[in-house]
Amino acid sequence: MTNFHIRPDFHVRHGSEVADALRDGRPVVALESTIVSHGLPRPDNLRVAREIEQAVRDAGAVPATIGMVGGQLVVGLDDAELTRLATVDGVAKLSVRDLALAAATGADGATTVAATSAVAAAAGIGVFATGGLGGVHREAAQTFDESADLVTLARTPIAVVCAGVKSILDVGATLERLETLGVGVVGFRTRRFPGFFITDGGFDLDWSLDSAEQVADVLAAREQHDVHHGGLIVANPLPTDEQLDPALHDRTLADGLALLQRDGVTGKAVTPYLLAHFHSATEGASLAVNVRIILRNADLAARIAVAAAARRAGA
Ligand code: PSU
Ligand code: MN
Repeated sequence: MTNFHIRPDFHVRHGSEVADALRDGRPVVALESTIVSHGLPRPDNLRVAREIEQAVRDAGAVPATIGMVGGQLVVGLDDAELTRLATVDGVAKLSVRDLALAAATGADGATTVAATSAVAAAAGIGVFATGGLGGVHREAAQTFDESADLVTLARTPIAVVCAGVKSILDVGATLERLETLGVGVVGFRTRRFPGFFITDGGFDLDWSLDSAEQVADVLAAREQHDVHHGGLIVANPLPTDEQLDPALHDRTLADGLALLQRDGVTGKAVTPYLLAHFHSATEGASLAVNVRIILRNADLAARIAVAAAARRAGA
């Protein structure tokens, strides 16, 4: 019998600008699409997605926003693809385990920190900018809800520039898990782990670095040792005068956690639900802070990528 099933091609597609930059050893910064599709409200999400890419360019690197369009995994979405993931309904939230399922079924999907890190590292990109990392949820002792971001970073050699984790999570437990999993954590010009909307998440860090060049040195050391093959979290806090008002933050958080309980929200819907609650309950104040965080992280990530590329070129 003839088999009429035509096998689709599942190769990862690189945007042409990203492909050229990687071939020439120029600096590239990976960006995730889950913040665009699920983390930021429409219509601001598309504008912000473009601003993030521009922030990377302004600091001298090429942005590679990663996502899945009609089953094709893309490193370096073009503007039409970015628009599609920001505006159409039914974009799946993809962690690493979902990538092949989404490809084989021809889905549109946005990649989380976990999936973006894994795809970026496989593509030879060493630096990734995002807003906040996933982590251990507050009821994890009962629900076992811990983001796959953590375990993925344990085995993925990439530097993730973020503003720590949101206090919608159990910040202390998240730091403990990162230690257990062997993920490096360093404060950028701070020895306190940031709490995303708020400058200080309440926990000390063992390490602090002061410049993008120093971060590039860490990446070079890890590569030359070839001993630690996990990720490095570069925690970049907002200045205190730019953080969300801590009283407003605490109120919004308490309300959000109560609503979560009331509505019985679980699993991968928890993070988007709480983010949407913050954006509506603070009447946009948290959105402005969120955008500021991402743009600062994109800038720092690009400067790290530039320093790393200069180091490679000089070596
Ligand atoms: N934290 C944020 N904003 C976000 C996310 C996390 O402050 O948009 C997104 C990231 O893509 C992250 C994902 O990887 O949520 C974590 O989801 P989960 O908890 O379901 O693993
Ligand atoms: Mn989860």
